[in-house]
Amino acid sequence: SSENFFNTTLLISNKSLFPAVKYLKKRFNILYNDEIEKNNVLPSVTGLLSSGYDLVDKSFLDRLPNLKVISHFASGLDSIDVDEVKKRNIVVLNTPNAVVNDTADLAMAFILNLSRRFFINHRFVENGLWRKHVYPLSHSVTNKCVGIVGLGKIGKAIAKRCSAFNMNIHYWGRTNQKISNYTFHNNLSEMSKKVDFLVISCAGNEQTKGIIDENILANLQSTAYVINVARGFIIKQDALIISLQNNQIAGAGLDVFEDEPNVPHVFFQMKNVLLQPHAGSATEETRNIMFHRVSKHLINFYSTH
Ligand code: 8YV
Repeated sequence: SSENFFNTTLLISNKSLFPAVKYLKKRFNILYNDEIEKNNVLPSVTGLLSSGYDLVDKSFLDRLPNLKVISHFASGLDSIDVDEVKKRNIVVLNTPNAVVNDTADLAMAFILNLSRRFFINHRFVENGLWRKHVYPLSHSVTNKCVGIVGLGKIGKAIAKRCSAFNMNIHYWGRTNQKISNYTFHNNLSEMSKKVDFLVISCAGNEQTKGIIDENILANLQSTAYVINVARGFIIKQDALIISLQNNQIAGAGLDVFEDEPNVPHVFFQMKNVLLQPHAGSATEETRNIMFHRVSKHLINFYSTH
């Protein structure tokens, strides 16, 4: 429909969300948070478009006393104080389905790149070392064991990809989902002892904060890789750095970090660590779907409220 809501004011929380404005400006009154004095209270705003970069905490919500709906450009809700939002009866809508395949692809890319030494071999060719030196052999993924931490939508999509590569699927999570050929573990330490790739794909929240700690890392085999496409704070980053420095694990593939966009420089010197700028869902196709969907969520909300 082409329904208009010009009495309704939406706040766009940051620049990365501007592509969604093309769907919204024909219908809503729009305010841009970047153009507003930091502490200004905005009583006119009833809808917020936010992304994972924004901290929607109590003090932010206090600036929006009449907020009714948050349309969040992400699957994860960890940047939002959900208890506070509930108290205020604010509806939160997010985009959990949109990010699944691309994020799982990134996890699979880490698995293949790390085990087949893509970047190390790339430099080997680039530096003209081929035939001058014998290069170390890489490792196959076939028959290797992946341990997925959190078998939700993304975890399942990772498992599907790993199955196609003839890997053995193990997972840890709150519930045994009784999926044939997938081995459930209720003990994360026990699972860690067995796996060649520990892949983090669970939601980031109080329950999962720091669960990949020094003990879990110590249980991993020295040939194992840690891959994180979820949230940085699920791994104790300092503990990960120490286990990499001590060669207690073979390497890591990291899309997310404890304090984004700050990435510890020690990672840059490690040839066995691949880094990405929180790019799991960052494809044109998926981001376009997300921009469209977050806009649609707002239009649908105001059509029915
Ligand atoms: C976003 C994400 O890039 O969906 C998520 O939870 O982490 C990513 O899709 C990020 O939240 C920025 O908005």
